[in-house]
Amino acid sequence: MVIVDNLSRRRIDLELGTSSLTPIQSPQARVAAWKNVSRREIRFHNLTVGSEYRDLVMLLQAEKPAAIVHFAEQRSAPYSMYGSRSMRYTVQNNLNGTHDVLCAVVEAGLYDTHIVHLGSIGVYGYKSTGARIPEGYLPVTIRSDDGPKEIEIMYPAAPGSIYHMTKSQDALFFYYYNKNYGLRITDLHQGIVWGTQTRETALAPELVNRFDYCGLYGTVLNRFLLQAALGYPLTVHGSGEQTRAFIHIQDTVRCIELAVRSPEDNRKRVRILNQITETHRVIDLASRISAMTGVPWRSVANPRNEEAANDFDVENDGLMSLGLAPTTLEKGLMEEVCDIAGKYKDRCVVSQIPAVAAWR
Ligand code: USQ
Repeated sequence: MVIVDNLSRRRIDLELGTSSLTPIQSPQARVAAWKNVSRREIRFHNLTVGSEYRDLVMLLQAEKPAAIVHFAEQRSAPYSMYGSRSMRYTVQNNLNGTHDVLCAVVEAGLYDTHIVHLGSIGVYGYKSTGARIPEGYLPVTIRSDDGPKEIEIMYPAAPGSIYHMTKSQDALFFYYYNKNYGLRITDLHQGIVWGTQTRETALAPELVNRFDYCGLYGTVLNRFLLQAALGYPLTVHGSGEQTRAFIHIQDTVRCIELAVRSPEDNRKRVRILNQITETHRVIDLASRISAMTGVPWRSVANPRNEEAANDFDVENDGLMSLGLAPTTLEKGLMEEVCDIAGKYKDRCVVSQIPAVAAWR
C-alpha cells in the first residue's frame, strides 16, 4: 500500500495559523507507528497530484495498483469561499488533480484499476424538493417523436460553494473517462463527517486523525462537540433549520473498503453511492448536545448563502446493501465528547472558533 500526499493541509495550517486539536505526527512517524502495531508496511510518496504528472505516471506504472482511493482535493467548503486565493487554489488543485489521476491511469494502461473518489453529497444542493434524492442518476420522461420516453440522466448538480462546484465538475471527468476509456470509477457522495478515531487510528497515539474546529475547516458536529467541552455557546448559523447528512469517520473508512471490494461491474457507467448514514437539522444537533452537556447554543448571523431551512432526504441503499452497519449519533456522541474533545481542549485556540468565510 502506498500513500501519495503533498502535505498541503499542513501548509494551509501554516497559512491560517491554525492547527488540529489533536497532535498530528509526521507521515514518517505515522507509517512507522502503523508498522509497529500492524506489522504491515505503508510507503509514503510526497508528490503533488495535479502538477507532478510524470512522477504520477511513473509511480502508477511501477505499482500497478488494483485500486486508487482519490482524496487529493482541497476539502473544505468554507476555505474554498475564503477569498480569491483559496477559491482559485481549490479549483486548480481539485480539477487538475482529478484529471491527472484519470489521465495517468490511461497513460499507464491500467484499465482494470478501480478508482474510488471521495465526492460530496452537497453536489445535489440543499433546496427542498419533496422527493428522495437517488444515488447519482435520475429517471426522467422526455417527449420524443414516438411519444414519452424514459431515460436516466445524472442528477442535476446544484453546488453551493466553490468546493462543491469542483466536486460537481469531477463528475463530468468521470463520465467522460468511463465512456471513452472504460475506466472503472466509483464516486462516493459523502456527507458531513464527525468523530475522530477509527479502530485503526486508536491503536497508537501517533495515528490519531486530525480534529478541526476552526471556522474554516471544522465541520459542524465536531465544532459543537469541542465548543461543549470548552463551555463555549454552540454557534448555530441563523435558525439552524438547515438539514444536512452525516456519517461517522469509522463508517467512511468502511464505505471505502466496501466500495473497493465490491465486485460490481462499473465499467458500463460510473457507480455513484451516497455515503451518508443519517440526516439531522443543525438546531436539533445543537439542542441535543446542549441538553447533554448543559452548554447553551446561540444563533449567530449565517455567513453562508444557503437556504434558511430545507428538507434533505437521500437514498443510501447502495452501501447499506453492501453491508454498512452505521455508527449512529446515539452510540458515538458521548464517547467523542469525553474522549477527544475533553482530552485535548487545552490545545484549542478559542479565537479560531468563529466562522470567517462569508459567502458574499
Ligand atoms: N453550521 C453551523 N454552525 C457552525 C458550522 C456550521 O450552524 O459552527 C451549519 C452551516 O451553516 C451548514 C451546516 O452547519 O448549514 C453544515 O456545515 P459544515 O461546515 O459542517 O459542512 P459544509 O461546509 O457544508 O461542508 C463540509 C465540508 C466538505 C464536505 C461537506 C459534506 O466542508 O468538505 O464535503 O461537509 S456535504 O456538505 O454533505 O457535502
